[in-house]
Formats: sequence, structure tokens, C-alpha cells
Amino acid sequence: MSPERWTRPGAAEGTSGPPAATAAKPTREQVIAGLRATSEGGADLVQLLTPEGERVQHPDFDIDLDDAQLRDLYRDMVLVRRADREGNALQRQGQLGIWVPLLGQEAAQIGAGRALRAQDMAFPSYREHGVAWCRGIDPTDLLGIFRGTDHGSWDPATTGFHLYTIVIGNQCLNATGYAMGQRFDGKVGDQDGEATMVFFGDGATSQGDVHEAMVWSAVYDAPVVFFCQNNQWAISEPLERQTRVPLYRRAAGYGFPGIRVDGNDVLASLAVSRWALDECRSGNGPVLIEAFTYRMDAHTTSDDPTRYRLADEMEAWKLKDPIERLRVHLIREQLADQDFFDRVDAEADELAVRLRDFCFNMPDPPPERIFSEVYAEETPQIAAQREDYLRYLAGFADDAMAGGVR
Ligand SMILES: Cc1ncc(C[n+]2csc(CCOP(=O)(O)OP(=O)(O)O)c2C)c(N)n1
Ligand SMILES: [Mg+2]
Repeated sequence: MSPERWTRPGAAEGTSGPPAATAAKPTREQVIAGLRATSEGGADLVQLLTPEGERVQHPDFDIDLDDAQLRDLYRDMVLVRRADREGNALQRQGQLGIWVPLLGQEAAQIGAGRALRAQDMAFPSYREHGVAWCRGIDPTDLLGIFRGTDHGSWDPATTGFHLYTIVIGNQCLNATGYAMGQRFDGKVGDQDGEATMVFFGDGATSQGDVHEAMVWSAVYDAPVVFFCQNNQWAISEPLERQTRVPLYRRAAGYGFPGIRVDGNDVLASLAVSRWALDECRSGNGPVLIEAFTYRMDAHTTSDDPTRYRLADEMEAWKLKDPIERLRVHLIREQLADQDFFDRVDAEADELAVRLRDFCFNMPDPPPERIFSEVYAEETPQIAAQREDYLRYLAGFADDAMAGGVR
């Protein structure tokens, strides 16, 4: 086989197989441009609502929602955005150690989150405040994680929502294991079955854990939907530092379907997620969904994106705002009046006040708590460490230290 036989994959010309020997070899720049080539609405981007709020049809995916359901999706996104902005502000005011913004990713998350059924299980990373909302987690429950007082206070078993995972990509392995359990328990095989959905980012696709999870899921038919929010950045690393092919096409290499959905279109995210979960429920999983979206704020409150990305990129994505396009659609089709929008805004204000009050009044945990619940039963070593630590704290004259972590 001569070396000329192999050219770079021609992302720009839309082929997923090996390029023909005669194909012109794309330049590195063309390959990189191809990663984003379909973002304006190509044949391989599932979109049901344009950035201008116009409802469009898709041959494979459609959805039939009534007016009230459309309004509910709008309300979800507005409330989640408001909770997110409040979390950001609370960090700036010194009330939280850090906040991880979801700004811009509301449609991807609400679409996926509302596609999940009660019996399903979701595994988030750390930015999935919108999915948390859909699983019935009160936004106040997120605050302890970012104030450093707990690791998440909800019960994954009853909420169907695992605790946040900071270790990039790791939750894909956990989700695959959980999905295998669903299979072994006989919960897969019909439309009333169970499925698992795991959330991760574009950067996470470079992690070994994600690869291993995909290989395992493929060969053992694990009922898991891999929901990748491609927000274009992994902190300061752009997409082209993670891949040379559009991410959804990687699924072909594992042997399961990969779909790219407009992640700023809540209808498309909902439609594709429902389909993928049903595939898993009925035993046809796994599926990869690449939700093509954009991180409109910093990576976290510790990050300054002006140091590595240009303002015009941000300006272009503002025109694709997920909430604005549904708002325009509701107005254009006369599905909601001013009174509705005012009520949602008032509800968002109330939520923000509730979050602030909750945060200001959060009790500090007692210092000895770091030793409890490490093991199911306390070991003598842990008991000795706890006593040692409490003796150490008691040695301070200033009882601010002894009284708790401030
Ligand atoms: C295993 C591991 N390596 C590195 C980090 C540091 N880290 C935190 S977030 C992040 C970038 C993740 O980017 P992406 O997967 O695109 O998710 P996003 O933050 O954009 O949602 C990195 C490298 C980590 N948390 N875990
Ligand atoms: Mg990312």
C-alpha cells in the first residue's frame, strides 16, 4: 500500500469512510474548518427550530408538542439560566468558592433532561445544572458543592441523577457499568424499559475513559446514550486540539449510531434524545449524540476567556441564543402572550432571591464531618485521625478555628 493511498479524512466534503485514492488531499486548515462546517445547518445537523425561531422539518426526527409543552420548555430554560447567573454572582460576592456556568447550553440540557423518564439514570459532569433541574434537583442543592460544604446532597437512587463528577470523562465508565446492570436486571427490551444517559464535553472525548466506555458499550450492547455537549472549548483548548473529525462520526468507529444535533435548539435536542433513549430502552443501544453548542461564559469563575478567544466568535453565537429563538417562535406563532413572559420573569426573580437567601444562611459543616461516612463502618485509624484533628483545633485560642471552617 503506497503512502499516497492515505489522505487526511476529508471532513469538509462530508465522507465518513476512507477517502478515495484520487481525492485531493485536504489541507490541515480545511480539515479544521470541516469540524465546524455543518454548524450553519448542514444535512448532518438535526435542527427543528432555526436561530430565527422558524420551525423546520427533519426527515428522520420530528416532534409533536402542544403549546403548553413549548411554553414549559421556555420556562425551564429561563429559570435554569437565572439560577446559573445567580450562582455566578454569588461566587463574585465571595459566597461560593467557584461556579461552573452553563450559559448557552440550556437547550442541549433541557432537551436531553426532558427526554429522560423517571426510570432512567443520568450521569452528569459538573456543568449539568439544566439536567439537574429536569431531574427535580432543587438549584439550592447545587450550592453546597460550590461552597465546599458537601459533594452533592441529593440521592442518586431516588432522583435518577448521579452526583457531579469532576474527573473528566470518568462518569462514562460509571454510566456504562450502570447500564450493564440495567441489562442484567432485565430492564431492557421494550418501550417501557430503562436507559442511561451520560453527559460529557468535547474535551472529555480525548480521555481514555470515554474510549473504553464506548468500546465496552458497543460490544456488550449497553443501553447508554453518550450525550456530548460540544461547546467548542475545553477550558482554553479549542475543538481542533481534540479531534480531526466531527465528534459524532467517531461513533462509526465503535459501531453504533452517531448524530449531530443543534445543541441550541431545544426541540431538536429533545427529539434526538428521546429517539436515542428509546433505542437503548428497546435494546438497540448505545448511541452517541453530539450537541453542537457554545460555552457563552468562562469555563468557570476562575477562568478568563478573553485571554484565549476572540470576541467576534462570541458575538456570532449570541445570534444563536437558545432561549431567544424559542421566545421568537412563541411570539411569532402567537403561542404565548406578554403576560406569560412576565410571569416567567417574575418566577425567575423569585428563584434568584430564594437561592441567595439559602446561600447566605447555609450552615458550615462541623470540621469532624470530613471523617464521617468515609467507610460504611468507622475504622480505628479514621477514629484516631478524627480525635487527633479535633485536639489540634482545640489548641487554638481563637475559637473561630475550633468552631468550624470559616
Ligand atoms: C482527568 C482530568 N484531567 C484534567 C482535568 C482538568 N479539567 C477540568 S475541566 C477540563 C476541560 C474539560 O472540557 P470539556 O470536556 O470540553 O468540558 P466543558 O468544561 O467544556 O464542559 C479539564 C481539562 C480534570 N478535571 N480531570
Ligand atoms: Mg467543552
